[in-house]
Amino acid sequence: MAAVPPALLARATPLRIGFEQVTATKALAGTDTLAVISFGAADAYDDPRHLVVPLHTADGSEPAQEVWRVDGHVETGREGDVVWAQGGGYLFVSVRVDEAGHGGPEGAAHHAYARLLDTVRALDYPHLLRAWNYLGDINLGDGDQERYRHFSVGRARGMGDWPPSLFPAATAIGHLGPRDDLLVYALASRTPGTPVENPRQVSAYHYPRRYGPVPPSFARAMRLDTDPASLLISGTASVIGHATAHVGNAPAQAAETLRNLDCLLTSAGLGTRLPGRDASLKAYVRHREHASMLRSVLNEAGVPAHQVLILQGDICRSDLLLEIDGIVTVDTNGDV
Ligand code: 3EB
Repeated sequence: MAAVPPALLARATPLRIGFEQVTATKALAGTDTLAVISFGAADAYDDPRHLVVPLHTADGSEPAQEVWRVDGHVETGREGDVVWAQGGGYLFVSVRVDEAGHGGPEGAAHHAYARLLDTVRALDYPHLLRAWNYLGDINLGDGDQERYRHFSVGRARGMGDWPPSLFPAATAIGHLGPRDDLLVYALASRTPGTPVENPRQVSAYHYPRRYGPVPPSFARAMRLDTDPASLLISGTASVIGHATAHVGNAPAQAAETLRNLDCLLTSAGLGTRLPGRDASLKAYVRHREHASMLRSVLNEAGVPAHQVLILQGDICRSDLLLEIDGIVTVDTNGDV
């Protein structure tokens, strides 16, 4: 049988994620709005598309809303502790788990991921593109007793036999809300994305034993071959190989993180430099006093301030002082 010419294969419609200086109410008014992520102490609306992440801006400023829009009409639903919105070929799904009801972060993460995967399968969005994980006191506990490592073991159990080569891009950050609140949300789709690894780094799912009983279940980035194309970038930090580089030196960690972001774009085939791109980035700083340094490093590199939301949060590896994630959109004139 003749192969189908690539041009005839259905291409997914684009997902547009960006920061908007509007109220959550206004952002939710759009029938093409798949999700609105608010940060800080915002009120949560009783709408499956709205999520409040309990992280504050590092400089105390009022955060913009992160708004996800799709081509198409969005419908919502809920079942138990899972809520979702679907439209344009994409699914936004979130689950909030009280750790106390699941014996701690491991049981809670297992439950959260099992529910998420049940939902993406039941609603027929089998391609898990991106996951965000926020838990309290992420670095509490020594060695393998660290809460992040417990979370990571539970996530791996919840992912079951999902092949590592198809793991979603991800973020795992410590929030400053009640410790027992585990918040996991994800993006899934009807069309597959392409996982992207960073040649400067060991794939997280191949991390050696010293970082925990199981390696973390995530890809460094996920490319969406839409027009324009997008790269969903995992939490990216000052990691070379599998080791933390520049322990104790926040400016050097910032510069190394930018090199890793450039390298991911290259590896994805979407250009060689982050500056000059259409991007929406979240930068997490462990210590708020590093926020202005990070802002200057980004500014000097040519990343405009309106593209970055700087939040205070704990990074999952205790010697990492900062991390950056987000989405970069590249106009490829249809040829990627
Ligand atoms: C690193 O590069 C930093 O466990 O989901 C970054 C992004 C990190 C996601 C996760 C962990 C996770 O190893 C840690």
